[in-house]
Amino acid sequence: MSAVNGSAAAAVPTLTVHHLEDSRSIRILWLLEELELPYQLKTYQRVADRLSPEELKKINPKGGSPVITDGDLTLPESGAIVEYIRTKYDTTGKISPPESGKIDDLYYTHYVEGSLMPLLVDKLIFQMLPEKAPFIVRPILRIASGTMNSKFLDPRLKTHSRLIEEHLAKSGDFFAGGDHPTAADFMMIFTLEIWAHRHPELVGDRAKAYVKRIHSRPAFKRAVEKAGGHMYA
Ligand SMILES: N[C@@H](CCC(=O)N[C@@H](CS)C(=O)NCC(=O)O)C(=O)O
Repeated sequence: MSAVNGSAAAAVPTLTVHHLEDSRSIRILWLLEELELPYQLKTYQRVADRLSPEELKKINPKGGSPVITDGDLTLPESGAIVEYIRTKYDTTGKISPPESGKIDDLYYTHYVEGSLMPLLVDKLIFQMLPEKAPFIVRPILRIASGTMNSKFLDPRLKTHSRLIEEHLAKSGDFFAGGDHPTAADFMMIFTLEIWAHRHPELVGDRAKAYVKRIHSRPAFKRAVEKAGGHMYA
């Protein structure tokens, strides 16, 4: 832990990020780059159907990325990892929200995986369903998928988009306001960037500008470089 405390910069960092290519773990790399914390990085390539390789499942049996190890601790789930790193390592409050943005920070940190991301994952599943099904049932599944998108998912995503646009109009550059990213931003970026990448017609201008703004930050660029690229940036 001495490297983190700044007393022995050459010491091997205890914190390791297990990064699956083009995944949510870009959240953690960006966070660590903003904090300028030393860490080790282990990258993994996706296998068939964009799933995690067996090697990553040895660290996190569910297969999901990100997962970090820190000494004896192994911690998956991006929201939990952001909270853990913030609590343990952000000793100077570099990524703390301003007082006026504390509730927004709390809300957007949890909203993104709890409410928004499931809609985008459902859209992906409905897109894949006909492609993966036996040839004979594909036409009917295409109709069912189209109906789910037009009647259920797209109207909800449009509402989410409108509310995000209204929020960014008030909060400014970051989800909790202020002049620096907070947990809410580390969590929101991945979801907004894949949403803008896959379904730009369902994303508002302020959210698109937000993604560009975050992508232009030196810390985000360093994260992408260390990751060996990021298809959404
Ligand atoms: N809620 C989890 C989701 C983790 C997750 O599903 N990650 C994706 C990458 S973005 C993944 O690992 N997919 C490959 C797999 O599940 O095998 C989090 O926020 O960490």
